[in-house]
Amino acid sequence: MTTAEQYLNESLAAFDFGAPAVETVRFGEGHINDTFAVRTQSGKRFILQRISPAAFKQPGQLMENITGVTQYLEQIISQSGGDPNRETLRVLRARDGASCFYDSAGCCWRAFPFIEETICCQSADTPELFAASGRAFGRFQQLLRDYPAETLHETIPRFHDTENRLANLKAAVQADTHGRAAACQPEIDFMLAREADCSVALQALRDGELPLRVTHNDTKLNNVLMDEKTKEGICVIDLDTVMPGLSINDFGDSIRFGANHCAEDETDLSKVNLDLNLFAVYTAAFLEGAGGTLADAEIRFLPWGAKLMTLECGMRFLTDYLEGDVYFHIQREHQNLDRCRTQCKLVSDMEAHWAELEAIVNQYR
Ligand code: ADP
Ligand code: GN1
Ligand code: MG
Repeated sequence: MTTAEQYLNESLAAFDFGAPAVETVRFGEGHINDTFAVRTQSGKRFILQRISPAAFKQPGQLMENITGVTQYLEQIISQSGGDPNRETLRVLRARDGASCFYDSAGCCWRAFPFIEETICCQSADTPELFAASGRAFGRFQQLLRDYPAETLHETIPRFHDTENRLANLKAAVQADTHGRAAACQPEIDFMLAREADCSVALQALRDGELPLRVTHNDTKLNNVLMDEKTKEGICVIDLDTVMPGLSINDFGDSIRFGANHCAEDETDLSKVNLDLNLFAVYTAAFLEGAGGTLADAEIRFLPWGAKLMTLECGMRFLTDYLEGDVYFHIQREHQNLDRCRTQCKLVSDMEAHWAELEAIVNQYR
């Protein structure tokens, strides 16, 4: 596997930043892409990213999606009196006019103007910040409610197909290529015991109870930028997985990541607890942002979105651990197993408080 740094100069040369680049540093805490912040001589900053070849097999299709969605957002944000320079990502064209650049190893790079005077949070330090992210993700869904879903490519096939995620886990356990399965039997058993759960949302979709919408599919708190001063969520970023999906998954992935007080890889599981107040705060904010977009059944299934996104993410971390950490970036050994364990703990907590979660969402029906 090549490192992104080896191809940084090539890709820097491929984009016109308006002035020479004077500083390029690794940036952010995403688990997937290689992200750099570029500062130019005139003081302007840009985000330059190598799209993860492990995650995205068709980066050209992904960039078609992002170009289409960001141009659409630009238009409706302008029409409603907003500021498209701050409220949506904008793709910076390469010197040859393309939306991205392929380096000599065949990897795809793209650039965006850096959205300044914003903060990006790794944990919900206050309920107000978490609510702000909820309004932003809810609004994102509302803004895209009429976007032609049929024009979107599936950038990661079966991304939130939880049944398939479990099948992938079973295959990884069977293959056990790194001899790690024996050491994570409790986590494997935890997932296997919830096989029936994996079908709940998919079955509701097949039955026509839940609609397919244009969704973000990766609604972590650090995928929304907040205004530095007002602390309001202003721009939803990381649009790589915008695809047809379920609204409850956008809700659920935010809960998974943000409705607790510890890092995703916390090793002291006694600290990992679902915060019911944060769940309630996010529910109110997400529905406010969505502004009536969601149908009654979608609201009813919100607790399932939270549980399934957490269970599924735990399965994905565990699968990657068993396969030798090839998908999610890691900074230390066993980090993916630690991440899996926090997800199991959160799922257990959700199960223990299920009636309360239902009562919270039922207030909005
Ligand atoms: P990944 O898929 O690896 O999570 P992201 O697209 O989320 O990649 O980018 C990683 C981080 O880079 C974000 O969490 C955020 O901190 C920062 N970032 C991305 N785009 C911008 C932007 N246009 N302006 C400012 N910061 C950004
Ligand atoms: C990845 O790209 P990032 O870091 O925002 C992953 C999500 C996981 C998340 C777990 C494309 O999100 O699906 O939920 O890590 N993104 C992709 O932290 O796989
Ligand atoms: Mg991200």
